[in-house]
Amino acid sequence: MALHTEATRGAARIITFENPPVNALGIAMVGELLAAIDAAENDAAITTIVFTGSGSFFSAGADINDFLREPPKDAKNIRDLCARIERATKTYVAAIDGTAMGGGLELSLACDYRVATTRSKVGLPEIKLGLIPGAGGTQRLPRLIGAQPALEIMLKGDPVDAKRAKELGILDDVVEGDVIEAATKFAGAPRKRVSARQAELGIKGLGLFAAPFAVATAHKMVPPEDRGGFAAHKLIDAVEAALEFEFQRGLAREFRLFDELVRSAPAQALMHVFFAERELGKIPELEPAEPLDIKRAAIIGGGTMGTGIAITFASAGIPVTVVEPQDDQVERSRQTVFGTFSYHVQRGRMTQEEAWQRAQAIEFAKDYSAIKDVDIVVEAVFENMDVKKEVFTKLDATVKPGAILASNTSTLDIDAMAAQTKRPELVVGTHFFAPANIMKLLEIVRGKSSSAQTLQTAMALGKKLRKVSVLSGNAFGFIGNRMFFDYSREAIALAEEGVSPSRVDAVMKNFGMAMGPFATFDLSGVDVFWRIQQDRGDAVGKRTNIIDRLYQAGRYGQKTGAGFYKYEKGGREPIADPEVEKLFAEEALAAGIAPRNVSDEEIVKRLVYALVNVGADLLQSGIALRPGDIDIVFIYGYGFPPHHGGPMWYADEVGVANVVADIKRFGWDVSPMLAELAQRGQALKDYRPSAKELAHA
Ligand code: T1G
Repeated sequence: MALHTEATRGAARIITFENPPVNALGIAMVGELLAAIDAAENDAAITTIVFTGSGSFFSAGADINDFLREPPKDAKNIRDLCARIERATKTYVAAIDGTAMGGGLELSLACDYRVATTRSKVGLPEIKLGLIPGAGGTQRLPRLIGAQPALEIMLKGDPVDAKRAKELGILDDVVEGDVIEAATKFAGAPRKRVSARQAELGIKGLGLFAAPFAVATAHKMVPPEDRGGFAAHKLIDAVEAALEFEFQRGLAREFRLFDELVRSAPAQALMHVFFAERELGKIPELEPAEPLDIKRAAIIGGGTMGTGIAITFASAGIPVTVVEPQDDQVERSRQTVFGTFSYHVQRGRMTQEEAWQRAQAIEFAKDYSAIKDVDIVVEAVFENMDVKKEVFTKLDATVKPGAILASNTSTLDIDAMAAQTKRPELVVGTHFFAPANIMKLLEIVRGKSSSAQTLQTAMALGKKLRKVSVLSGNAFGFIGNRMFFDYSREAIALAEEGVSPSRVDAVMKNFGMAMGPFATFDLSGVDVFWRIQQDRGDAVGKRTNIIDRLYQAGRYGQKTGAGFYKYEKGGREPIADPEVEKLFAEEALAAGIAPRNVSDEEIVKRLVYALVNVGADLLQSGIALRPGDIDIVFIYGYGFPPHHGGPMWYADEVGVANVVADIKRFGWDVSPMLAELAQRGQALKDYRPSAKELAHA
């Protein structure tokens, strides 16, 4: 099956990419295009070659799969394609209708002219994969629009819409209608190679003399190499080459930097994350079912979570009613809604009109009669089973048959709530993360009776709410919180051995975590952990007395101005508190734990391997479907550094056998699945759930 088609309009040869879903320019595709170019170059009747893409993509760039395997000998890639166009004789035009990203945009930059439709977007997102543009983008874009604006686009990696791309000078023309027609207007026009231009700095009033200063400033503005900045610094080096060197020499520098990155651990980890995120919606063994159409929603409880969830629905254009009996709570919730949307207006993320409409999409009601016709209800009341059972009983009696009843519980048993209803097949967990309107992660919890249609509806809704949705089995703490408990408990064990909370947090931040475990405790609330320890002591393993003592002292964390840290009045900056270290020392003494010197390396290992060990159990028990799902949960829900790929990918990077050896050295029970993989010399990514495990999932 050919991956492109060819047509002729006058003296123009129209080459259309036909490689769904995103017209990726993989090795096979490049081979075809090189042949097509040769044919057009040798056709005397042809003066101009027009590239375009089928569907809503020009091209999403190189086939990322090609970077995860050894390419066949003599394989040609986008670089070769751009080099062929560079030395060609005829005029080349890119006719973009839809998305042109990465190598797709680089191909168009190698062309002489670029036209696009108004709906089009262009971008160089390679940095999100731990890469840099590797087919001339770092040399041609600075020449076309200036080094500074080019660097901004490549460092962010976000697409630019057609209007902005024209303003910047990336596009020669933007049209409403037939982009091919617009492109053929350039037929026979003189060649206009971008490579022939001199790259300017692109900063008003500053000439090339300021380049060294601009480059130095750029290096200061990106994270250090070992903290996720690996590709960013190389990108700046490549753009510096565009400013300093003639085109071919700059290109050689780009290629060298790209080749260094593509095999690097951060890039391999980030490409794993790319595909792991796209695997989430593929649920083995789940019958296909048409998702229900969610036109109207309701939230039970107008607290912090309920309000954040309501804002999320309204922001996705789904009208929502918040059922909240207490007037003061309704007032607080209204204020949060308006505050959130006006903040987005201030940041230019939406117009006043849009903010008004979204805020109007959130209504408040005192009782359930107002929500009997909604399509889904998300319960977000106090984390107590009796309270939740009562809510589900009332909902089942009030809301129309066929409506989905979901719970935002973060730990409790979905089946117990479903048992309160006559529609257990329509009950599911939708575990949002605080703040719900910001955090991208959504755990979809499958009850034993949840139907395929209910699950497909919840997954589709997650996409509509612009969330990253991960399916979890119904067990205590689901995936994220279940693993986070072991992680937190190991942090407390380290502090009992004399490692100060601030050092543990500093080491984990240096590893790349968005926040250390103790600061996270204080943000989510020591009282929340205490209550769960109260309700489910056995499920969270050995009781940690320090939590009891902090709770009894009213040290709930940021909300009470003190927890594992103390805080300035209303402040969020954690301040080390000797009082807490004294508490730890007393607990250690009582437990006969002697203080010891613990290296930074051991701190990272104990905390990350605590995640890996329980993660492996969740895979074996079918609570988590794939190691990649767990990685996505921790990257989007718990601030795990994406350039380490997530805890399970990190374990493979280190080597499962090494992880198991250390776990034994720490004196923990090794997860049977992990021990088995280590014995077989296999990696977690080789893990495939058995039929029994899938049946449990
Ligand atoms: N390579 C391979 N597969 C890709 C792909 C790509 N570049 N882009 C998407 N897919 C697959 C994806 O896995 C999914 O597969 C399906 O297409 C639909 O994707 C030399 C080095 C374009 C914005 O980084 O950001 O060029 O799950 O679900 O939500 O300098 O895909 O259906 O089997 O994401 O509409 C640079 C990556 C490559 C863009 C569309 N390009 N893609 O989003 O669909 S490196 C990128 C995206 C490069 C050169 C360099 C998004 C999208 P499946 P999807 P979507």
